[in-house]
Amino acid sequence: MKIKQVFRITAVSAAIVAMGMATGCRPQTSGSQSVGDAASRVYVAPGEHDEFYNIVSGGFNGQISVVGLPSGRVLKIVPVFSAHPENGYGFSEESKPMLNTSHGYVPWDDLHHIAISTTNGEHDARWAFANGNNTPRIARLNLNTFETEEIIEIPNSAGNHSSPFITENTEYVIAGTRFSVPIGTDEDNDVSIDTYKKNFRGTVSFIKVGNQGDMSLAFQLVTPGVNFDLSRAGKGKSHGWFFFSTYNTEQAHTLLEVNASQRDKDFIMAVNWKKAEEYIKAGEGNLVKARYAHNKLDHNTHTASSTMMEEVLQLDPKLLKDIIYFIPCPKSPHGTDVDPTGEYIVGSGKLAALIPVFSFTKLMKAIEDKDFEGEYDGHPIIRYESALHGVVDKPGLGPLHTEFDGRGNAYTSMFVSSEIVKWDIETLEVLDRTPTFYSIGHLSIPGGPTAKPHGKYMVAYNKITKDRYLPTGPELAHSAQLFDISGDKMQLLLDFPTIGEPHYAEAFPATLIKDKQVKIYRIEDNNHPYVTKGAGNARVERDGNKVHVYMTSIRSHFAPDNIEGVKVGDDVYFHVTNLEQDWDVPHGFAIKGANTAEILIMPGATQTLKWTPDRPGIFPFYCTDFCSALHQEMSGYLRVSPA
Ligand code: CUK
Ligand code: CUA
Repeated sequence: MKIKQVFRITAVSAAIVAMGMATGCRPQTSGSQSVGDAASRVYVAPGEHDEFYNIVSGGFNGQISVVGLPSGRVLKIVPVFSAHPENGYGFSEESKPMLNTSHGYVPWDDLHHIAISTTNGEHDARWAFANGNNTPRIARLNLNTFETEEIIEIPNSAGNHSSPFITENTEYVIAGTRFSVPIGTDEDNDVSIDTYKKNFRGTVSFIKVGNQGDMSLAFQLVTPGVNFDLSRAGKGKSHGWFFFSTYNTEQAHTLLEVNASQRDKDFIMAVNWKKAEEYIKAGEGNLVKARYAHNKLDHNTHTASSTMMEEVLQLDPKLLKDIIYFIPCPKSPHGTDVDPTGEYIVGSGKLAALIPVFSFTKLMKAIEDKDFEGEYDGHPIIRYESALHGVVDKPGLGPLHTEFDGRGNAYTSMFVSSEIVKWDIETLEVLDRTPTFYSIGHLSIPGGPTAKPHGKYMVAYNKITKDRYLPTGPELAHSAQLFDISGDKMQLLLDFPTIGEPHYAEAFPATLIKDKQVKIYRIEDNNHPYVTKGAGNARVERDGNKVHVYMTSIRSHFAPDNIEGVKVGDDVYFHVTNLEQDWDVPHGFAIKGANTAEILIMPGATQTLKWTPDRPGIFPFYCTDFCSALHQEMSGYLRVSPA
């Protein structure tokens, strides 16, 4: 096993970080660094199942992929913020409202982070939450159906990066804005950019999660105009608090790579959310105008609806002095992570050559003693040394994200020096380091951000791939790497390509959900307004220039399969009900010339494809999913006559 050289540079500048991306503080050829019996340790025999589900963000594809560990096999792609021709998400009439926003239909976003629901700080894996950065949104997926069930837009936010991070019992999903922006109505927002310091503010949104997972935007805090990067909730003893990494505390609005890196230290912002919640309950909120979409999937109809909301509750800013504290943290921290006990808060300054670790106990004492070193925009700054547990000295370059194994160890990704560093949370001593190929972003240990990690495997999600796979032109699949972390030394077992650009991922034991999977939707429960229960009820109904086709599909025919009487310019709605009541028997539906995708209809469900024929003629339609020996016969004809 080759160990690559670790660069020992203490004075790190933005230029070095940029260089790390472009040319690489990394070896030019990698070869294989895996241990000898790696193959047998990741081998999941045919017919056997993986031990963990890994829910992986897709970055700029706006999707989530579901990967089995340790095999690295992709099990499913779930569309979240991006339309998905494979199953008609964002194309079918039922799913289009899911992608509605205050800007209209937005069928794309940039999905960075995953949060799996927890109870008492441990994964319960009922839901997965995900963020859309670009048009700020939070989505919730049901992990028994692997469907996106709900999306809520976040007003007064831009670049929704610091989300979705959840509190210990999934009371709230939290969303912090990356870009400070003017707050208020569209008219209020038309201000000169160089009034940044006066007019631009950060926001932190608290999305309440109900017992059935239903989300609602409970309240917002308006903060100084910094940029939030990542955040974590406290747990155990620090339950009730939230920690956000911030950068650009200079509040620059131009040339951020220089101007936002001036200060020696930025901050971790500590938020006492329990207190904020108390104030809100006591009526200390102000309702302000805000326009945002709230989209939900109805279970009985499998139809999404979108509601445009008009107001948001903001906590009176005068009360924030008891709620928000700033802890100095070197230098442009990217990640903030809380250890399984809730005592240690790790700040990873991507331009720093050390990792500061803060103690929650000391932080509370400093607040009690008013051990402050000044104010930031009216909020107390805690004295750095008073909150500090200690630092991991010279761990490597470009620390980003930290996860935990539940045995007192932390693992930090090092973007610039392209490695993972394992260290002891108490003693802060570096215990092991291993190269990653190349330039790691996030890393994920099953249960790693929770109170109960399963410290057996760790996956690195790398930004650069280069020579790891057969070359495929200018763009290569991003590369994930699986390590065994059960022993003293991290051992590389497997490389596997990923879908899109993974940022964060979470993994949990398969036993949590694998026996709870929904296999069919019961046809008798289908309350879709255009359901057709039985081929005998299949029919075509005209309503003005709208033509509703009540269609059924069952192996291996559609009813009706010959349709006449449609005219050029009609809006034709194919409402296809899949009558199957067997697991894993979807049918597809597509028709020649339709400028939409196919629809893929799950057993017992109804989906609608809308089509406006532009010319007369005969148009074949067919099933797109190979469903039986007579799948090829599963087709029909539609005749279009001149208007
Ligand atoms: S970010 Cu991508 S590597 Cu958006 Cu969590 Cu750190
Ligand atoms: Cu139904 Cu192929």
